[in-house]
Amino acid sequence: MKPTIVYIALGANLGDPIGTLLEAIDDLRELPQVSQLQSSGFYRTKPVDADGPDYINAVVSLQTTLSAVDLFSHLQRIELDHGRERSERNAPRTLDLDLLLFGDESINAEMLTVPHPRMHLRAFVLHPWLSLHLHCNLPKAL
Ligand code: J1A
Repeated sequence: MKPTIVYIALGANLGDPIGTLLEAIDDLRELPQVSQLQSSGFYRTKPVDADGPDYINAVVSLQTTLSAVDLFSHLQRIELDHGRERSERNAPRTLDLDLLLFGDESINAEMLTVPHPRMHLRAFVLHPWLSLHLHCNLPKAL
């Protein structure tokens, strides 16, 4: 089966957010049927529509032969492994994983909307995402 190119946004603003993102990226890299993971750098950002500590944000790309639903259930498990508390909207939390794109699929399920409906509104998503592609396209001479 041909692998699908996937983009995932990561965010954390509690505890040790850099450590949490590093562990989450390792978890993603070690998933079955996942290859070619590449991460943007980590960006320290002010919380949007909320108070609390700064976030650390990043975007990763990967290739997978998993279905979107199976990949998403892994994302939810990884979030829970990192102790996310499902409390009020935009409350501080230890790890957010947002599925931005799953190839060119459109998904409108109760638990999952892809493309992510708010991805184009968030600089903390767009900036790391752009940087991922700038890195890939640097000419060899630089
Ligand atoms: C629900 N969902 O959304 S949390 C989940 N489509 O239970 C899912 N494509 O079932 C559902 N990916 O980082 C539907 N979840 C989904 N997100 C999809 C994931 N300020 C999907 N600076 C609710 N940085 C779910 N973050 C969706 N301010 C929302 C977490 C995961 C992001 C809050 C800065 C940040 C936030 C606020 C911030 C930041 C929540 N972000």
